[in-house]
Amino acid sequence: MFKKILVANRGEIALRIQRACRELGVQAVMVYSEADRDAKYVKLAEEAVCIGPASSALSYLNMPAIISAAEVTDAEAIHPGYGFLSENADFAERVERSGFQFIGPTPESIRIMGDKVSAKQAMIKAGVPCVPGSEGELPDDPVQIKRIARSVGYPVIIKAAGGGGGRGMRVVHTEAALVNAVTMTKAEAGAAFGNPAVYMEKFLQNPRHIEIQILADKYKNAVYLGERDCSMQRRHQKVIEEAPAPGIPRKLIERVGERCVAACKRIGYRGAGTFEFLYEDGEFYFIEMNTRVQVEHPVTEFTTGIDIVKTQIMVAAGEKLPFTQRQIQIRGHAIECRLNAEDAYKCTPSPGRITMWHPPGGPGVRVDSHVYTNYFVPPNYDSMIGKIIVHGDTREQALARMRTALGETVVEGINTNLPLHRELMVDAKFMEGGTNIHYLEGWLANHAR
Ligand code: MV4
Repeated sequence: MFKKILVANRGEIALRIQRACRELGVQAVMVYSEADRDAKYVKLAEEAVCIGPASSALSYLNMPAIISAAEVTDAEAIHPGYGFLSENADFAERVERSGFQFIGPTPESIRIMGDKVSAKQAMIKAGVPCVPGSEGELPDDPVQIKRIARSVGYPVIIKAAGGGGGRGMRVVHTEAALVNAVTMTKAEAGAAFGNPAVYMEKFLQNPRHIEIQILADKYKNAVYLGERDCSMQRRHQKVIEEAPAPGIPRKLIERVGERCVAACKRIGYRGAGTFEFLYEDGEFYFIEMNTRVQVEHPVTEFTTGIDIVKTQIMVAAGEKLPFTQRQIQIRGHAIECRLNAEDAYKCTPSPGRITMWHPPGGPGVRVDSHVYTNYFVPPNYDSMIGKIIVHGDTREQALARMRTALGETVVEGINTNLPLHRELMVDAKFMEGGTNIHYLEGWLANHAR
């Protein structure tokens, strides 16, 4: 095991990784920007290094500053968390060339999955079900583009190979609009991602967003830890996640999970990863793979009892996965509510000083947050100030525990989306389970105030 690792992130995930390090007996070096001097994990740190000013570009995205911080503190490995440099293959490569272990997959794996065309091709080869569409990149010839769209069937969606997470996409309903849409998407993709390649898929109108968590080691052992339903989202920002996904047959999840594991083995994947799927009319369709730990990982930690962050560090250090698929059991139901510093209904950011923070507690309640009373939420970063995660024997018990937890929570001094969560936990359709990716935006439109 490593003696010391550097945590190249901020906020709740920095604290989460620091906690995993303490449990493993690994020293954690924290880095922080000038805006994060007073962060809880910096105060708790044995060692912390300022890597630059508030602006992310000059601090958390500053590769030389982060690698220098690892050098001066004698860290052996770097954990990138999520966001920032976590899925940057060039960063992973520079980390390894500088003699440090990157806590994540190889730069090659990150690169394959970062290019959505090569990711999809890898999945097709491994037998993971994908959305029907173009075989790879779209050609330039308008006649061929139209022929592909006709065989896929309208509506179609044009997606940038370099995009992902909802960036660089365009839905096309008619042949009349097709070629122009492809031209526009290519131009935008070239400017935004430095890669004009685009591909085509059948556009699914009312899917759910279901993802499968996997863990893999360097020895081609891989397991899946079940699924998460992340359909409750607004503008590609998830708001509530849960596991298991209501109403999806266990056998189907197992079949798809096994295909994900097979894909990991084929590409020599290591570390934590998430296969994102759209689920519609009883079928799974792969869309993207995330090669990092995700915000919503605690949901899966609750239902499996596995510490995903600790396992990431262990496999990066060259240890074998400490469990087999047979030993992984899904127990009960977990729900996560993301707490954002924002107006509950307009969703506009609300940074500033938290004058009172009172987190909930009790059986089956977990709070992952770096904030405290008198903490100043800086305006420079993502608005998420923490997550409330609950676990129960059944979905009904988890819902009841979440309602109680949200009822106990006090955040004063800034606006948060707590009122939204309180309403959604008693919303008839959410309580039923299985709402699709459009539900929350529709709900917000009807609850405009
Ligand atoms: C789609 C789709 C419908 N059909 N692909 C958006 C984020 C990116 N990961 C893929 N996305 C979508 N891809 C096909 N073929 C609809 C979406 C989509 C979406 C997906 C997951 C969660 C929220 C979403 C919101 C809008 C659109």
